[in-house]
Amino acid sequence: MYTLYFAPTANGHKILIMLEALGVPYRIHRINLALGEQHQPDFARLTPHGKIPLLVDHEQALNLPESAAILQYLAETHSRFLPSAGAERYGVLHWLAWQVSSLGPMAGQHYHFIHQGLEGNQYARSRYQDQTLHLFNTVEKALTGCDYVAGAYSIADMAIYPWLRIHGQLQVDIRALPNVTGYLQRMAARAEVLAAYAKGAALAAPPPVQVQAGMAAG
Ligand SMILES: N[C@@H](CCC(=O)N[C@@H](CS)C(=O)NCC(=O)O)C(=O)O
Repeated sequence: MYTLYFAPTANGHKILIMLEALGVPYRIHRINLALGEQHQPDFARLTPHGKIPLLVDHEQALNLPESAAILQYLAETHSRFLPSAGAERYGVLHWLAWQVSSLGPMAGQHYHFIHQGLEGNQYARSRYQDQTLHLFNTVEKALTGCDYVAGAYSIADMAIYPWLRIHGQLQVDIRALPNVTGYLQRMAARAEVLAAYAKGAALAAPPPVQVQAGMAAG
């Protein structure tokens, strides 16, 4: 049995996709980042970094943060979505490393400056925008003649797709990126992706307002 400490972000959805693809039993522990629950002592005990996702494997008494490590752990534990050796294995690991070292940080900072940053910082804004566009173009080239980034569908796709999916929020126009557009459609149609985003959306929804008899909801 696994517990996934989760928030409905790109990094959180990576692991939900994997758990759904594996079809293994798991619980979700929602961490409300807006309320600062990632800094609460109970969560800080599991990871000093204070970020989701984090996976607990109860049978192994293992607390594992960092999405790439979690994806690799689950892939190796269940022998799925990561070839066991050779060029195919390192093709997947290369794209997984690329996602967590390049696409995530650059697109993450770009998102921050668009949606959360203070006015100004034009150099930083342009820098992260250029880097994000370059990374989308990198995927565009990688997908020439193939359906998935490392050939066969793998944990690299589970890591990359959630970041490409938010192209609208990243203000990336994908109309000139036909391979990325096709990839987004292909990934979005997969059963585990549909299931993961349905669960994520349900957890993102605000709790129903409790209205007592005789009181108006304000
Ligand atoms: N390198 C980490 C990044 C994790 C990360 O940035 N998580 C964000 C949500 S997507 C978070 O927990 N942010 C809370 C905070 O920074 O306080 C991974 O790949 O798992």
